[in-house]
Amino acid sequence: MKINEKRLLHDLRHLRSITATPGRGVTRLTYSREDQEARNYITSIAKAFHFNIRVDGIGNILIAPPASRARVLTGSHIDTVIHGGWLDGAYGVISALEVLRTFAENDYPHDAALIIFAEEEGTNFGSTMTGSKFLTGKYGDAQRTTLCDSQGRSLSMLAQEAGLDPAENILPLTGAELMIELHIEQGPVLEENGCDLGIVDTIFGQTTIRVTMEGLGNHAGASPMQYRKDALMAACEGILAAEKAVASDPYHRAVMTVGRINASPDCSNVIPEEVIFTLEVRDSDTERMQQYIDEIEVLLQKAAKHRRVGCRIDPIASSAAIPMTPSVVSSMDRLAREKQLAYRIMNSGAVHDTAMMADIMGTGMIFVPSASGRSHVPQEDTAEEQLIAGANFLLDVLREKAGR
Ligand code: HGY
Ligand code: MN
Ligand code: MN
Repeated sequence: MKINEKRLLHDLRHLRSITATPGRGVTRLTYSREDQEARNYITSIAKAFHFNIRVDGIGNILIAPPASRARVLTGSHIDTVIHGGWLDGAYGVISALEVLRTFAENDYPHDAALIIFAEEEGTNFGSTMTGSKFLTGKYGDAQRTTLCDSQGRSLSMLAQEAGLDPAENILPLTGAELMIELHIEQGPVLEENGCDLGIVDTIFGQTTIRVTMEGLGNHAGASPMQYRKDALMAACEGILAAEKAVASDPYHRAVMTVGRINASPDCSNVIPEEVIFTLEVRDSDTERMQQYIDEIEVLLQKAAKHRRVGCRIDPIASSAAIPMTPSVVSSMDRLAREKQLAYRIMNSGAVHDTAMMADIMGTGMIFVPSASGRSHVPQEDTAEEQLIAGANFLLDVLREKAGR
């Protein structure tokens, strides 16, 4: 049994066209018009196959064929970063949908179901894996209002405006024993090693903080350098010190990123009064990740003191490094070997909803290569034959794990 290659590529290409930034990558934020259009596209396919569909108040979706007991979940997310790629998340969702359609067309009895997690990227609220954190009780009713976007709009507000019913309880996952997610690697390892497939053994931990440097706004021309309390220079000094600390990781594994920074009043002739930026650290060792965060907080305060500005650090989100279920890793290892695929066992530097599911069920992740190791950019791409091979491997894994 093989997936329908043309249909897989067609649906992936169609999802790529649903973007707020045509010609400049895929931008599809949860609860946006584009998100609703993508949801409608997927659920219309599910309805045509008479699959059952459930949507919770956060926007997580469960799609199951009538006879399936949804014992094995497979899927990913359809939201993206800003000017992101066409495959991050969408590939795992469309491939899972394609496998369910292929099973249905072959009258193949199984207990698999497609799950689509809401707000995986955290583009709205800064917190990644939000839908799966609600599904697994890591987030509760409080976060429906405490999670707010840069315009102060809460998750609850945005979800309701998108037509979701807040009273809809979080999807029931009773009976679900295993989560298998197919995803692009988003890094260079598979391509550099000539592999077509990756089997993930650990998903990195991720800790994100928000840093506010408070200096003294002043005139850019009339303020002598020695009198300045420049919030932006303090941020630069602290960020470079943080980068130096993490880049010297003896294991060459930890990573840190400042992806968002805002200076106010954001005028070219005013010394910034306040600078706010996010800083995240990731590692496959949770303890070492926390040690880096602790070290960085000291470095940021030191830079602030040296620049005579205030420094406030607020936690945004944190998730531990999560090992995939060893028996799932070894069974996929065996399957890939039997099928003589070019594959390797590897870490995931990217975080995924599957990591959040790991404390309530078995977990496994499958990667396909990312061209030039790039992702979260419009250039994100994967060769068609690798996309097809990955979806067929997912079908084989689901036959083994969910077949009756
Ligand atoms: O940031 C990540 O690792 C994921 O793409 N949300
Ligand atoms: Mn993703
Ligand atoms: Mn992503």
